[in-house]
Amino acid sequence: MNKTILVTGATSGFGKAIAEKFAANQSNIIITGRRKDALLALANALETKYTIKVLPLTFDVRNKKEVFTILSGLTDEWKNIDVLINNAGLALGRDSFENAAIDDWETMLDTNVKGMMYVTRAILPYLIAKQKGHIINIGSIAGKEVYQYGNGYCASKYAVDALSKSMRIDLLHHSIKVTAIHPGAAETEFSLVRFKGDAAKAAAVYEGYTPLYATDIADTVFYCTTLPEHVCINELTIMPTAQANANLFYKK
Ligand code: NDP
Ligand code: 8X3
Repeated sequence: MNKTILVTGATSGFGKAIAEKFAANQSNIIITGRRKDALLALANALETKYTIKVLPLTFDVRNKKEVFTILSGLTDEWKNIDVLINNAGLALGRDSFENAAIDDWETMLDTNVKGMMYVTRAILPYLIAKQKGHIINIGSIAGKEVYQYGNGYCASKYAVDALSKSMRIDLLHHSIKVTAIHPGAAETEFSLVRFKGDAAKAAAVYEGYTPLYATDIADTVFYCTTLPEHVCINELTIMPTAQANANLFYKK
């Protein structure tokens, strides 16, 4: 395949699986995240297993200065990015609007919305120079349907949906593809983060049905990048078979 991919949030979950999927198909990968040890371990593992090149970049997507300094300073070897996958993100809390922690709202909006905007703006000059490229934004079913106690997280993912549409319009004349992928419930570290380390609460989210796995999302992202140059999947929702919408699960 020999593409160059940048995936944010590669220290766990979807991002890690996406990195592995592209590495297995002989792409070189830029991986990012805040946890340096996890990032370096993944870089070593992928380089050894697949004989490809991996560039691990440790930064917080909320840190505007760091995002622009690090990503604007890529060497020629790494500037030729074909696919940017905006995946880094999180939910914090699941509380009624009047009780939700305002700090949690701010962290979600700063990460899922502003972080995605910073990273995209920092990478765009490379894609515009080529008049070619593919941006894949990981949204959520929470960005398509609001559910009870979803408030701040749903708002952040509705913003990802809006920004994906906006990018598609504004970047049309640069021939840049924009795909938004909106998953339903997937078992990753997502719920552990959302419930602030409460493993029992996190595990309960996935009880009684088979959720999506990170590899399902990685396969879907990869598929979207295999289509001919004139074909773009604008958006898709991908759900566990046991989940009909944001609220309705068939649990046994
Ligand atoms: P994980 O918690 O497993 O992974 C989240 C990743 O995002 C980690 O690599 C984490 O890295 C990174 N990240 C979080 N905050 C920051 C930050 N401030 N700066 C840089 N990196 C950050 O969850 P998922 O893999 O499930 O989530 C990936 C994306 O998918 C998110 O956008 C999430 O909202 C979305 N999603 C998840 C669903 C699910 O059910 N799991 C369903 C629909 C969408 P680190 O901590 O090292 O910084
Ligand atoms: C993650 C899926 O339903 O927990 O985005 O919001 S959900």
